[in-house]
This record gives sequence, structure tokens and C-alpha cells, in this order.
Amino acid sequence: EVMITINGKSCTAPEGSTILEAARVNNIEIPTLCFLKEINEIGACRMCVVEVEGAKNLVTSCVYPIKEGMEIVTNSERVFHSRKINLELILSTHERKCLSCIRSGNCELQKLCKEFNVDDEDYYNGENCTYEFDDTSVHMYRNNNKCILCKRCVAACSKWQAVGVIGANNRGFKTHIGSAYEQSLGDVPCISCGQCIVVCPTGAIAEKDQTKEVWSALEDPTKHVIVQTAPSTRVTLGEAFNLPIGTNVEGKMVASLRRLGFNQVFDTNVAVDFTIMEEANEFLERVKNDGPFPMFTSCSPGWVKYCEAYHPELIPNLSSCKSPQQMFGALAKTWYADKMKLDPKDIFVVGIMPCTAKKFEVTRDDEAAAGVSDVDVALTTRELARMIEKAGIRFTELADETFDDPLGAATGAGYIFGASGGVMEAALRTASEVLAGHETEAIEFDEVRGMEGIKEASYEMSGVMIKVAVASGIANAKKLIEKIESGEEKYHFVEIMGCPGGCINGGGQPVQPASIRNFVDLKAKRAAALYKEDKGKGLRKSNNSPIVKTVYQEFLGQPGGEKAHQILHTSYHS
Ligand code: HC1
Repeated sequence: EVMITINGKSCTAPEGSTILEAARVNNIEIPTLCFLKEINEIGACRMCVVEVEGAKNLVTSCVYPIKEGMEIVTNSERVFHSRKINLELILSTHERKCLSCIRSGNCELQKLCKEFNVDDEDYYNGENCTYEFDDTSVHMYRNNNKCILCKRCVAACSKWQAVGVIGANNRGFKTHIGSAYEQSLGDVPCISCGQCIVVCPTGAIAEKDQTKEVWSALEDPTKHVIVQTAPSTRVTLGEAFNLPIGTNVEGKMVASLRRLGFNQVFDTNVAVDFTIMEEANEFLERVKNDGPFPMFTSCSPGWVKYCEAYHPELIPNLSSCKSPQQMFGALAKTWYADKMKLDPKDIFVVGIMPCTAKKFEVTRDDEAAAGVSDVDVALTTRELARMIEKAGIRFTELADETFDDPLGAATGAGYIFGASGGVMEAALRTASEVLAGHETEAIEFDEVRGMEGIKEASYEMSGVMIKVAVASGIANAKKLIEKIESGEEKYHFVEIMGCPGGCINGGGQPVQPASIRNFVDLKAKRAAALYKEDKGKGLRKSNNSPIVKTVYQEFLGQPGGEKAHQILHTSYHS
């Protein structure tokens, strides 16, 4: 611990802290715009300036280390004045269409302008660059007129995701975020993960809003509109309504979806149980046939897109299973349609997903079991929150409701899919039982839990040693792939999730400002809510799900059988 003085008050902070961190542990927040812990420590926006005794100029606290006896002032007139000028300068090139901006109300720039009394947003008005709106990709748009050049998106894309398709183009006054040779987003191998969106402080980048399509379907009397909710959305949606991070709002989510007018409110978690049946079976087939190993999971469309674009040689290793979102849609438009005597063309399936790449996934080839798209629209958690707000539903006041039958009751395995390691654990629960040929005790596979980027474990199953690995965030996946391709490591089964920490930290989740992201373990808090739910379930293995048993018996036949293949599996191409 180091002794320092902040605003005249003595305090301590851990050695090696920056001024920003030291202030935070002493409950003083210093504003930032560009700073993102570990990935964007560039001291560029100068919002975090403070006075340090003995230093002539103000210093940027996000990158300035503390030392014994340091005297820091974070709240002087000089500091406030400097921050205000910075804001006015940023505003001078920022498109100030705030009223209808998608981020109005949770824009980091707007919040600071209010805090620092920026009462004349036109103060430094002058010449400006104008940029074209880029809406060429399936899942997002970019409006550089609102960009403040903090480069958080660039850091997320290159450091977390090792994709690096965006960067700063041009120099000086003309600097803007773009891709090489000014290519559009739709023309570069972006993996649609949306990690750039969740770190953007303003409305410069956002998901493509598809709520209009859903409102229209809800109004259309010829449509049977079904909604399915991804595992992690229930533990994040509450954040959009100011509930604490990690609050499980499953019951309120279901109640609000019913009030929005969906004909059936179902759970993607149920489809997870089908995915596990198929994936565990596919894995055991590979064990029998000696490969190809490792088998990679295929439920994260950002990862699948990465694999296709950057590692086509690994396509044979990808599980052929559709994701739970797509399996759900496929079953809704075949088995459920039959049962309800509905024409699949009249069924409209909406996925509520923590993910922007799910918008891309619904447009993929070979995802149309009934001859029409398995899923019609994938909305992000944020889009659902906006629908709920627009409809005037007082979300936090709703009494809990439960999902509809018959696609509403999932096992615990369905819940944990939303966190990194959860797919692996769910698959191991079922695979170990199928391999043994009888019920087994194995339920919790702790080694693959947790928020580390790469996890490894070995399990003995009925005399066979199975070596597994789990990676989340593409930079980690890339490291793991390098080890595999160099022959340094051999695994049987590898789970990869495109976003760091898995879907709980997906690019479609409610946006948390950097002041939270930098100091709170967002991923762990959200994941804990899913594991808690799993633990409380009577049934925790997908193979014990009653609806899974019924649908295989009535309709699909055997896991991995011809019919199951036709409906629940897909194909990939580079
Ligand atoms: Fe996921 Fe999945 S868990 S990919 O992590 O397999 O997005 O939450 O919906 O499809 O179910 C995301 C989450 C999600 C699928 C499932």
C-alpha cells in the first residue's frame, strides 16, 4: 500500500495503481472517455486530467502511476475548466442530434456535458468533416459524425478479438475510424461480434434496429408470432431498467413479452437441450471414428464466421450442429407447426439474443429446415428493452410469469450455455452419461468454469481420457488454435465463444459505461446468476429433459439420425 493525498485527505492505495485506480478505491470517480482497462490505455481524451503537486501541467490520471506521498487534486477549478474545454472541443465535431439518438440517456459524452455544465454546445463551432452513414453490414451501422475518436472500438476489435478490421484512417483533422482503403463494414471480414458497440461511449455505432419488423409481425393477424429468449438475456435485461448487474429477471421478461403481444413465449434454453443431445452424439461418433479432433462447438456465430473467414482449414472440425437459436426455429416450424396445424410460412420466430452476430446467423445458408428461414428476426437484448419502454410497460413492477408449453421448460444445462465453459459442461454432463450407458453422478465440471480466457481440463469417461479446452474472445481462441495447429496441444473437444466471457458479455447486451466496465467484473456477476439458476434445477442434464424425449420419440428419431440431421444440422463454407 502507498500513502497518498487526494483532495487534501490522506489515504492509501495499492502499489502500482494509477491515479485513476487509486481515486476509485477511495470512492472518488474521475471521468474518462477513451480509457478501457488493459486494452485502451492511451491517455488521449484528456478527460481524466488532475493536478499533481510538483507537476507543471495537468496529468492524465488513467496512465499516471501513484507514488508514496503524492498529492493529487481531482476537483479544482483548473481541473474542471480543462475538462469542460475538452468537452466543448469534442462537441465541436460531434453531430449533436441527441434527442432521438439511440444512446440518449446512456451516452457517456452527454452525461459528462451535463456534469461539467457545458451550456453552449456550439462554443467552438466551425468547419467540419461529414461522413457517410455505413449500413452495409447485416448487424450494425456506423455514423462517424458521432464518433469522438476515443478508439475504444478499435481496441476491442484488435485486442479482444484479434480481428482488427477497423482503425484510424487519415491524419489530423480528417482522422476517422474506418477499414483499410476505406472499405465498407460489409466488405471486410468483420465477425459481427458487436464488441465495438458495447464499448462505444456515444451513438457512433449501434446494432441495426429490427424492432420495426417485429412490431409489424405482431400487428399482422395472419402471423403466429413466437419469441424465444437466449440463456443469458434473462440475467442482463434488468440492467436496461437500472436493476443491479446479475439480477435474474426471467419472470418479468416473460411477462413483458406476453404484454408485447407474442402468441407464444418460449425459451431458447429448451433448444439448448436439443443442441446438447446432437452435439454429445456427434462427439461420441468422433470418439468411435477417431476424429476429426478437436471438435469445435458451433453455437457462437461470431466464432463460426471467424473460423470460416480466417481458418477455413478447421471447417471439418466444426460441429455440424445448428446453434440453439436456429434449432429452436427449426423445431418451431416443423414439429411445433405440425402439432398446431400451422403452415410454417405463417409462423414468425423472433430470437431475443445477447448477440449481434445472431442477426447474421439468421441470414446464413442451410438454416431453413421447413423451406423458410428457421428464425425470422434476431433482436438484441437492447432492442427488446427499447420495445418494452416504447410499449410503456413498467418492467420492474411486473409480477413474474412462466414460459409457455411445450417449449418452455429447460434443464439446468440450458442456463449455463450463456457463460464461457457452459457449453462444454452441458455437453460433458450428457456425453459422460451416454458413454457410460447409465446414469452417472457427474454434474459439475468446475475446471471449465470461470472467466479466464483459456481453460483446459482432462476427464476420464468410461475408461477414455477426454482432453478439453475452452476459449472465449477471439484473441484467446487464436492462441488456442495456434497451439493446436503447431501440434503443441491435442484436444478432443474445444468450446469457443466469440465474445470474452461468453454470451453474458455479448455484443448485444445492455451497454455499461466504462466507469463500470473498468472496475466491476461484469462478466462474473452476470455468469454467477446463470450458475445459480442451474444449481436450483431438479433436472440438470439435457438427456433428462421430458420435452427432448417426447420430440425425439414423436418426430426426430435418434440423435444424429437422418431426420435429426436434416432439421438440426447445418453446413459451413469459406
Ligand atoms: Fe448464446 Fe446460444 S448460449 S450462443 O452463448 O448457444 O447469443 O445467451 O443464445 O443460439 O441458447 C448467444 C447466449 C445463445 C444460441 C443458446
